[in-house]
Amino acid sequence: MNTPETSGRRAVTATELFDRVEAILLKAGLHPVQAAAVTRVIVAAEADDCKSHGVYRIEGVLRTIEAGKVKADAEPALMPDEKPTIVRVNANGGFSNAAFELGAPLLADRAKEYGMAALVINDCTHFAALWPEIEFLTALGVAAMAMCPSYATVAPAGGRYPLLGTNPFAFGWPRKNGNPYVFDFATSVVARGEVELLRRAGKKLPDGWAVDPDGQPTNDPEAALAGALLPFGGHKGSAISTMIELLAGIMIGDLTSSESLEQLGSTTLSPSHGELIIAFSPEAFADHRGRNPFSRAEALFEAIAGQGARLPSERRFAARANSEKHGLILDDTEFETLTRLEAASARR
Ligand code: NDP
Ligand code: PYC
Repeated sequence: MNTPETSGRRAVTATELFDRVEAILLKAGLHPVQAAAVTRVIVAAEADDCKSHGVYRIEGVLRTIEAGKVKADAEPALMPDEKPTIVRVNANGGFSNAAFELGAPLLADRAKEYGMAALVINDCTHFAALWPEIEFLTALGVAAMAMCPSYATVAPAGGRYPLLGTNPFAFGWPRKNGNPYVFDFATSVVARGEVELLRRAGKKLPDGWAVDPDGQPTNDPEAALAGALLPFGGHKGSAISTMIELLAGIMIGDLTSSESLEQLGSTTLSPSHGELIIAFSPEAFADHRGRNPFSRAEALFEAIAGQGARLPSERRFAARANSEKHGLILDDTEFETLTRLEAASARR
């Protein structure tokens, strides 16, 4: 694993990185509630070595603010309670992260009270990984899933042109001891951010990730970004991605990925749409069956690991432990990005 100060890499503390990123976002005019929430997910991504949603995303956030495609001064608002199991937060055109932080504690309370509940976030701009949200909820003792559309950059299985988003889907199960069980993935073969990082590194894409603007298979990241990514698992990923368009777009009265791209007019800015998070109380579901859902889940996880398979998020948790010990490791490009953005903020 990385160690601090090895060639091309530098260690920063989480607090230092938080302060530096937050200062850049505040200087760009982001409301303090939004700046803090956005910074938390960027720092968490760096701590967990999820580079496609870490420091690399700051410039996209700034571009989106400068283009006026996110309401920088917005504060999220809890909407009136029409149904107790549907918590609604309107992000009021701001980033999704502060809206999630506002609604999530109530979501967990309602899930514990009623067995399950949903958090609907409307009118948000979204760029982040979903696992920080899932881990927030598992820490409160509920199982949870989260999903959202994105903008149209993925061709449906059997199709050739962008229609679906990279539509992330995440799930978490709370564990009494240790880290929760969490997975979080794009429903495309990979997140678009990964393709962008490969483009910057001058590397080729593996076969089967993408098609070019003519719908022909490509290994060139540039052509893939201009064309379309493919869904993971062929028709299966395509169907899950379509489900996300339906539930977290159409059902919650918000934008689909193609509507979002049409409204945004660019894939270089963060897209606007909604998000759906559903939380479950395992105890409430298992209650009348007299079987402990947590000990049974542990047996399942042990059986998976017993075959030599790793649980999802284990890489992240190992990276987090490393960051806690040695600091968060930024490469030269990330360090230069931070310094350059700070200098630009100072000139504002
Ligand atoms: P990956 O394919 O890298 O990882 C997906 C999940 O699978 C992770 O939970 C990962 O855990 C786990 N995993 C990976 N390899 C294995 C393995 N060998 N065995 C068991 N589990 C494994 O992620 P993606 O590229 O699909 O997505 C990256 C991020 O992008 C996500 O956080 C997602 O939320 C975000 N995203 C956000 C979008 C948005 O619109 N906001 C759009 C699309 C994606 P681990 O991390 O430990 O490797
Ligand atoms: O990495 O695919 C992605 C992505 C799109 C929007 C935010 N992340």
